[in-house]
Amino acid sequence: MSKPVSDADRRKQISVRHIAPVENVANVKKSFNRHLHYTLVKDRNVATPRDYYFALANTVKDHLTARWIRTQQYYYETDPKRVYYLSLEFYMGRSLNNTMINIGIQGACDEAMYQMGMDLEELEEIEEDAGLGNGGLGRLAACFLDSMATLGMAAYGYGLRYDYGIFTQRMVNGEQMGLDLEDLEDMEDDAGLGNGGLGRLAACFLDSMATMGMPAYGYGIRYEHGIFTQIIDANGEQVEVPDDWLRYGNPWEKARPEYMIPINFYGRTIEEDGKRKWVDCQTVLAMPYDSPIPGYNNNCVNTMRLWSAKSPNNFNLRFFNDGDYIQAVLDRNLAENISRVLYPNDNSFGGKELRLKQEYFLCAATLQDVVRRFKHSKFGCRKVARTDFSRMPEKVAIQLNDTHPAMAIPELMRILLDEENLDWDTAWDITNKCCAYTNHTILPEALERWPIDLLERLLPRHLEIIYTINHNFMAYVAERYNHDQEKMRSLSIVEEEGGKRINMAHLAIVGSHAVNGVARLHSELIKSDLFYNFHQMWPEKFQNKTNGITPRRWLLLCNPALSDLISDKIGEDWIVHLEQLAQLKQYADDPNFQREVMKVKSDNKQKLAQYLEEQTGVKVNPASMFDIQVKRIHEYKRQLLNVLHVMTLYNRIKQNPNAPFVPRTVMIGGKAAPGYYMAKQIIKLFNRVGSVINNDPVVGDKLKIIFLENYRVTYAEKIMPGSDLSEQISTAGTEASGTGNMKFMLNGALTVGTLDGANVEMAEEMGHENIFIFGMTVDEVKSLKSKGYDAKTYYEKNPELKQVIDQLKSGYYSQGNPDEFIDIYNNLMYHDIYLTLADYDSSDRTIADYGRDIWGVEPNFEKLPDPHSS
Ligand code: T68
Repeated sequence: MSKPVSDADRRKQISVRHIAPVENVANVKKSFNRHLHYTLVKDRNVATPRDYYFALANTVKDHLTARWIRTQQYYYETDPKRVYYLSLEFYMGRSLNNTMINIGIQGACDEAMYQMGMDLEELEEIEEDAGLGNGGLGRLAACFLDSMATLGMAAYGYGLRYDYGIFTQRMVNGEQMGLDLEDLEDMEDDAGLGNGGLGRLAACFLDSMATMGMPAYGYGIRYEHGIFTQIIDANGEQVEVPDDWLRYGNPWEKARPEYMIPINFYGRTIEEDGKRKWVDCQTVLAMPYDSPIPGYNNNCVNTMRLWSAKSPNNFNLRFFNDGDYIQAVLDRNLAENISRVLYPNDNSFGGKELRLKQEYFLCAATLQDVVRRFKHSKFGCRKVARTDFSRMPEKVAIQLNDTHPAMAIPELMRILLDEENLDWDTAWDITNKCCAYTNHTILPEALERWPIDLLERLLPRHLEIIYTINHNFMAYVAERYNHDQEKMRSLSIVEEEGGKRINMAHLAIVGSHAVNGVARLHSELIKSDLFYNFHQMWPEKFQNKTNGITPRRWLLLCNPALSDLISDKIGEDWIVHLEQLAQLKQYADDPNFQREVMKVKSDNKQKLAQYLEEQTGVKVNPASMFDIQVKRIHEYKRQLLNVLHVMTLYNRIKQNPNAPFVPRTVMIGGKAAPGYYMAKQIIKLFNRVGSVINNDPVVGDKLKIIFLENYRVTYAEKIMPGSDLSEQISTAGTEASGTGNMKFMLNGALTVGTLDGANVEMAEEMGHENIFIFGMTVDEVKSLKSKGYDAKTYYEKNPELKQVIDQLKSGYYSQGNPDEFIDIYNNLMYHDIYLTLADYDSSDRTIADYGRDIWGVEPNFEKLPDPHSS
């Protein structure tokens, strides 16, 4: 552990509010020592920093436990309506700091660790992120858990306990693998690739490695058998590493094997005594793991229950001979694979059988739990089970986080029909009143449409139920619309075109009493486009719930200096009543306050710059503008537009090196889905552009390009406080809401963005004069598309755009190899459904606006003399 900071420095960091009572500090120290010895079985001679982290985590958890039990007892006694948030993803990040803050023991822990010669921040860094999510959708679920606990709702998060969360993203290159240029050139000869392209490529890797000084990882063995793959991989490209987050154990969870629940798959349906029965199934057990979700400063602690697949003891067992026995035990893995790994695709539907198993596994386990809790929780009475299911909608709200858990609808029907013996209409009424569906995307490739034959094999009883739901629904539509065949086709849950499929969004809409989008614009698009016919039929079902983020994690936790400054001015109410921030308006013109805010930002940038240098080796000028785009890599998010802009800035510097230029550090971070070729090309291009620009002496300090490797919740907490400019530049109509946009804004960054998702409402809230809006509106996008978008016209019209596109094509950023980015080029010029070039001009206009309104710099379009002319 590094040396603790000096006393004087610490006093500067600690504000009066956080000073802990002495007895609390003494308690923390006592509890910490007890856990170190009795839980971890270590003493100070052999304990590692990780042991100290675990001792502290256990200490903090002890403070939670009584509140957790009491909260659950309180719910049992008062029998409030329960909210069940069903999600295939909970992107939680770390828990230690958040827990300390929410239960108000951060000061005591900080002081206790200090007195024992440790640094709390360093211990916090040891915790693995709980990365059980891809991006916005999963993080939204995590923010919502925090908010529901803070608002004192009797809420439960239900999800899957993946053994492996979202993969760790690494950028690999030759030097890191311990190879040198000669080795690579030898390989080139062996392969007979004598044109030198490969060798030049290798030289480029070495060059960029040296420049970027990336930390070394032991990848040599993995690539032992595929040396050419290795060379191609060694190209500033993403490599995925499994996220073994549970390796050292998870101190926050409590396994509850005694509440294991059987889940059935496969089999067939029969008729028995006039009832449908599902028989001959294969059973997998769902083991619950509970984690506490503390509210902020309200003693409320809710539960997130994640299911893990466990093989039953009789799984596959045939007792005839030893060979079968051994094989049967080995095959237990197969059943347990259900919760092995998070599917790493965001905004795309893969259609894999294992994914459908995961979705159903979550729904089935959760609904058994929900129904059990409904039956046994009855006010004033602990024994008699509640039997009147018609009251279930008064006690149970089930929120479906996109369609991923939409099998909850047929599963609840199956329980009510087949197990609780309700009639169809009663069961349907209950299901409909309990369930609600949130849509997170209108991208067609992300909408779940499961093939019938797969459902028929895996969940035959559910397919029957879905057919009946659709049959009844079609009868309703037929009657209402006079048997209009086109209406019926467009509304049907069962799709016929291109192989029979179940449209899960249609199922979710029909089975829910409420459907919502996640920002006003998005909710409007759902009504006018994606679910137009449903909205015509049931306008009252459709709502908007604009996304939000928890201010605890995204300001109080990640930006303590700004939080203190705000609290000094307006008190601490903003932490649970964020609208209180409006009170800061009275200080907007106060020069002292302005100076203090700028000082916090500049300190945060300094800290981020130091972290970046440690991580990437690139020296960042903390006085430069930190221009940041962090989010999953996706064509619709248009990281490419950002890259084209960077290339343009570079050309401008080259053309006029002495012109005044506001120094900028452009950062892009985000993971590409492992199978998403174009997203991976975009990462590679950005890195290549970076290695050219960062190494050009003409550029110097004016422009630096950094790829932020392995962007995740924890990284976001470091980035947001140090950001100046937030890039939110998706094609209008494609980003449902965005939530990163809000995190940047809350930390005082300015936004450059399109009128898409929640940007629209943010612009209204802050006033258009405080945000840099550019680009086409949704209506302009639509009309351009219907007219026919031709990238070439933009290319030819704008000389700066033409220049960067030509450079992309000519190999300017790929050591003269024109093939390298040809797919990006072709995409931009001939197949770009996200209309990148159409908004390029506008982003230029934004920069001109910056120059004029903020920096006092005019654009210079004059052509400078040719370097070879005298
Ligand atoms: C995001 N969706 C939206 N999907 O893109 C974003 N998809 O605009 C919005 O702010 C956010 O949801 C929260 O509402 C996603 O993140 C996924 O991650 C995803 C995962 C699996 C399958 C499909």
